[in-house]
Amino acid sequence: MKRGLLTVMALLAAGQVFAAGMREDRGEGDFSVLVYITGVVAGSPPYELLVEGAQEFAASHSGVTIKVYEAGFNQAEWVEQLTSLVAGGAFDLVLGSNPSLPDICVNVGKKFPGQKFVITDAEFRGNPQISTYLYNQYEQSLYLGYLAGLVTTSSMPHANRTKKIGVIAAQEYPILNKHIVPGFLDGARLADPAIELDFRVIGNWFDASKAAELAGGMIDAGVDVFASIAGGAAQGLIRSAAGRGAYMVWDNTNEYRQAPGIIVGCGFMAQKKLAEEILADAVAGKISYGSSRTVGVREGYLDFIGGDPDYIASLPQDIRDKFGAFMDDIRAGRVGYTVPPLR
Ligand code: RBF
Repeated sequence: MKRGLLTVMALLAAGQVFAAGMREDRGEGDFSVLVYITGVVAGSPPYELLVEGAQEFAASHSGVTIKVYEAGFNQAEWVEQLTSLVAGGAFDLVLGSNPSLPDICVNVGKKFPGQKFVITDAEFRGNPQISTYLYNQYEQSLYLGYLAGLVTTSSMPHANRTKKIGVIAAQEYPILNKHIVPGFLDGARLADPAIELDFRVIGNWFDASKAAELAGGMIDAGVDVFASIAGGAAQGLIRSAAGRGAYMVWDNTNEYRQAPGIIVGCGFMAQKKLAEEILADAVAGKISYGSSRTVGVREGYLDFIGGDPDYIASLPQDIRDKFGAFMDDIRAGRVGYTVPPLR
């Protein structure tokens, strides 16, 4: 405990010293960004897109520099890591994408009142150092769930007679429990109200063998269409689904080519565009701190990738027609639903 306190005090002192020094080192118009990755980049589409967006912005805007830091999978270390990274005052902005980051930024921000944070994939209001953007993942899950419902009740080769779909998650957290999982089941039940959900948790974001084992058990129990929120561990689910013969829908990115005919639907998340817009606003001093904005299909930040040849080859015409009409309704705001509160 005492050592922890001393560390924090040392960091605080260093923060003041470096803050003055490094700010002077930067040129007038320079803008320095820390992209803080809560995990590792590879295998996690939201992080890959965030980094790509930030790097492309920096490449096309002189004076903007990006440092990417991968914090790894030990969540207990994230506060301390972020504290020591911002202690030098080197960054005009910390950019991250994780629902657990705002609480961490509140803690870190208390010690460094000048530090600003913009976090996507999170909802947090009322702190003048923090701005958040929440993807409407209830909505993405609703349409991916509707597609899963059409597939599980179909006569496609891997579809069985049981009306059962599955979600494999790395860990539980409010956006998962209140938006992603309920949205998936609600969407499926728009296709057939008798559909049931089998939900299982891996326990971390990297154990692909555990994901494969869970998937096997779920297939034995009658699941024939899966969704997963599992980062790199989802590779194990793909292996099981391809090996045993089951379908998958995929959130956020185009992954059809990873398992053509198995991954039958992919959502789209405009995280790269959002990262670039955030940095443009940040450089221009136009971020509205203290507030949160929710972005979904109608705002242009979520959608479905329906033009890919692997999508067209994966599903019979009648399912694609039904699903296409549903997506048109979603885009036009004709599907009524209420996004459940997160807190
Ligand atoms: N998503 C990933 O793709 N990879 C990760 O490593 C990852 N780590 C997470 C850690 C925590 C503590 C939480 C709350 C979420 C994490 N997510 C991760 C989920 C991510 O924020 C997002 O909800 C999903 O990727 C679905 O868009």
